[in-house]
Amino acid sequence: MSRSPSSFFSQKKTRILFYQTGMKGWIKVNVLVFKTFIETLYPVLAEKLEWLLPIQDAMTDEGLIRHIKQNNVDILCTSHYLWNHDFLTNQLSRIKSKLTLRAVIAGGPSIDVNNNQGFFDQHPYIDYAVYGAGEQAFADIVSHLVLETPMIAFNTSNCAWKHGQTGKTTVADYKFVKMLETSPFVHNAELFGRMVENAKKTNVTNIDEWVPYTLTRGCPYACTFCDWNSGLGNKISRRKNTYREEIDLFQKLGLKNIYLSDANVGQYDEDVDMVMYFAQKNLQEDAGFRISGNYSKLKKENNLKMFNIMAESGLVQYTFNFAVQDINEQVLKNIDRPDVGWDVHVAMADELREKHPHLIVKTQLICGLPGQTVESWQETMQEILANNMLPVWFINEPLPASPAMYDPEYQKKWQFEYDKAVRKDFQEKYYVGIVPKKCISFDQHDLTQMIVLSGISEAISIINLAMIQHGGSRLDTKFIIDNLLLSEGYRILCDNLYKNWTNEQKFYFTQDFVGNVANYSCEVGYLSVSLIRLEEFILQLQNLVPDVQKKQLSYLNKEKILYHYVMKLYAELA
Ligand code: B12
Ligand SMILES: C[S@@+](CC[C@H](N)C(=O)[O-])C[C@H]1O[C@@H](n2cnc3c(N)ncnc32)[C@H](O)[C@@H]1O
Ligand code: SF4
Repeated sequence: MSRSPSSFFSQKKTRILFYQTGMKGWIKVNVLVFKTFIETLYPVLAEKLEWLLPIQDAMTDEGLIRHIKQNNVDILCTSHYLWNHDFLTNQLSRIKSKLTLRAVIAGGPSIDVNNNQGFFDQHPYIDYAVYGAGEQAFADIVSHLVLETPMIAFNTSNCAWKHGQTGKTTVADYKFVKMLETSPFVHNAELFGRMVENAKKTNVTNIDEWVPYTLTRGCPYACTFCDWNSGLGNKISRRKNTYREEIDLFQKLGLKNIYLSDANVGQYDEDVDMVMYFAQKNLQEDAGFRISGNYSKLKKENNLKMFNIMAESGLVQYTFNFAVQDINEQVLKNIDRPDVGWDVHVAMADELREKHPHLIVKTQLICGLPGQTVESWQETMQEILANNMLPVWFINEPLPASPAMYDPEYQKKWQFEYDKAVRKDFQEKYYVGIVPKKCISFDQHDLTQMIVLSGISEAISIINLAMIQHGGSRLDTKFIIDNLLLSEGYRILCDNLYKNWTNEQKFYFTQDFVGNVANYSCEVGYLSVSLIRLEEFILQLQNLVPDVQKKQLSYLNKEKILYHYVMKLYAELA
């Protein structure tokens, strides 16, 4: 049963709870952004609100209901991303009628109310849906609920609601929301401190907590697979001059892992200063910061400066991140990707390797893009391995707010078909995901081959890098992979994934390279680790290398050096 606005109005403080599930060990910072916005711009409203410690991990229905009741929550706020949208909406549909909430407000990149007329019929348990950047919409909705200001489409933006009496849905227009000048971290030092403390207490991973750290909102580009800024244009805005205080605060709270969450770190010169400040903390105060992120597509001179600073101060310990998606020029054109050209990436990698031989370059790639074929993908993998880089590949995720999904021209041109299938995520949890089934350049069969090829190339790349790092010579990666593609193991893996997918809608492996029963994700890392840990795979590999390498390989394997090396590399893959 909902409480009426007037009885609500008389209450002293309205209690707001954010519920945001995602990767374990990650601090979910959204609440800080909304609290800062309201407290900075709407002081009267702010006086009437109480912000509860947000929930940062999935809860059971019973646990969540109990928590909401015990804390007298008035407004429940959920953040929807592709990894939790199904979970959250299913849970809300089960529990909403058991709660006496004033409202459920849902936001996040997976809220598509602006493009989906049936949104409230599909999700009747959501009272207000916010699309795109949510600060202004959130302030308007909460003001309506608490101060009884009217909700009028004309006076608000980026949100939608259904009228209680008429049942009519109103969708307010989109407006770009600028990044506030005020730091959400520093402004909320106390709440943020409690969130960090709570995250540390409940972190079940063996890695220190990660915090996403954004200074710039939006991206000037529009790569077709991407929904940055929820596909709502390419304006950007930035908070300036706050990084010193923020980094001081991270250090004070004992945060070590910082994920630079801008689309293009290095686009602004201030980014270099920010990285330098992190570095000084490590070098002068032994702060132990580690950073990861996505760097500028075109300002490579800034990237080089940052990478050098990062390597010299331990901000990265094993890897540099180059996001390229593919190196094939035609594929890059097909996805509207800005790029400086593969040669420039190779030259940068060579320069970095010379200065920091203990570090390797990993290349982020997407498998299943338009124009890719088994042959082109094999060439891409080969070229990356030939340059002693590690391929880090993702399976193309069709994001509803990306040009690939909303642009009819793109659909027509590339003729993508998609399929729902059960997948296993990075933390090996099952979920129902959508995968590209075919497009003009590949079919379902090809995609399974491309995935197996990626996993094998990744394994060989890691072994090659481990050999080099341990004083050996580089493997003939092309010769080895060409041979492995003719092996029985390759056929077993391709057949296994293809059959699981087409017969049972299971998009993961249930057999290993030699046909033993197994169960593991087909996301990056899982197949390669399974191969590297398999004695028979290492033995096959030994037959493909000269004697001197055979010996070294056998040593690295026996002493578990290979395995530890992989684990170190993946610990830094955020
Ligand atoms: C941190 C991060 C991660 C982390 C942690 C993820 C996690 N599971 O917890 C890591 C690095 C692990 C990661 C991985 C992935 N990520 Co990621 N990630 C981010 C990143 C960089 C920052 C998110 C963040 O904290 N932002 C800060 C908050 C304040 O901003 P916001 O999320 O945009 O929220 C605003 C609005 O959405 C809205 N809003 C959000 N919640 C709510 C709630 C309410 C009530 C309201 C009113 C409004 C509202 O208002 C906010 C303020 O304006 C974003 C990009 C970005 N800069 O946002 C991508 C992003 C979220 N990731 C994305 C993707 C695709 C992935 C991967 C699938 C990539 C891949 N191919 O593997 C994986 C999936 C991992 C998994 N299975 O969990 C997409 C999500 C698309 C989608 N529809 O959900 C994004 C948007 C980037 C992109 N376009 O590529 N990611
Ligand atoms: C958070 S995104 C960063 C995007 C970054 N601005 C860039 O241009 O590379 C990190 C990586 O996720 C992968 N990724 C992004 N969108 C994806 C999608 N729709 N499907 C699969 N992988 C995706 C890309 O490899 C990307 O480099
Ligand atoms: S992939 Fe990166 S560069 Fe391309 S639109 Fe998305 S955020 Fe921008």
